[in-house]
Amino acid sequence: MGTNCCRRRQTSLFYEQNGYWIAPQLIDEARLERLRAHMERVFAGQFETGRAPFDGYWTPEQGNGLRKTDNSHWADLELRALATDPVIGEIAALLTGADAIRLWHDQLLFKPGNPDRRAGGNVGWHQDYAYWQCAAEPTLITAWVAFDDVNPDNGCMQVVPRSHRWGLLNVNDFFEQDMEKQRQGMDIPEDASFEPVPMAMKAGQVSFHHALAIHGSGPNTTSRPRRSLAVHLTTGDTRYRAGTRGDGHMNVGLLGGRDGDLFAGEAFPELFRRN
Ligand SMILES: O=C(O)CCC(=O)C(=O)O
Repeated sequence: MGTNCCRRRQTSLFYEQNGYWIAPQLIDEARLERLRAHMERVFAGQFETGRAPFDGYWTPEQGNGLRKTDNSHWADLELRALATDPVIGEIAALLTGADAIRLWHDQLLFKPGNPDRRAGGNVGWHQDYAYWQCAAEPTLITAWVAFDDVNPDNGCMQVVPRSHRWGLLNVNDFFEQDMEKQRQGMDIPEDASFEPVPMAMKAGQVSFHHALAIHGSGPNTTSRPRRSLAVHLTTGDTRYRAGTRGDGHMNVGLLGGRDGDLFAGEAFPELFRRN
């Protein structure tokens, strides 16, 4: 019990200081197999709930680039169970210190193998909060679930430790392919250093990152796909702030809310609540 408590404290301290944390394997191989199969079904347009996900950021012309489908939990029950997994919610609560955790949205991510590097497939340096300023504070956290082993060869995510303390920066573009140009133009604080670390993981492991942590990913130079679900979460006290660029986010409409309303209700299912 004492050891467990000490481990929990070390985990939340690491997250507080670095803005990310990598969990051990949470998803076993049998569940991973189901998740990969359900991912394929969603991409093939088979929606077991009868409701389509949001596919507004992807067209087949993007070819070898990253395929990103938002809100797969609208379409598929296996993916929904993962996006609302209480274990992921409990870890997110531990890391953020929140009493409750809700789903904001999910992103099903497929980075095809691209050994000849003909097409991009990079995810440009960004902070998630740049897109989520419809939340009054950056009280959001992402759980990124690896469906395959990930490492620098297949374009695993890279995160910049401690960058969650730098505030919102000037360079934030998920779709930018020239990450070096982005880095050169980044207004990082004078006393800080930009030293990304690869979030290499085994399939079934889950990484967590703060909404202000700078992250991105390089190309998948292998011949196999890199598959994952990014589960974007809010703390239970996260409120809507009207009038920002975040109003363009597809989930803001679901709240149907007024400035100051809690991001809560059916569209934002609760993963975890502390008793
Ligand atoms: O999968 C990637 O490479 C990037 C995902 C991402 O930006 C996120 O989960 O916040």
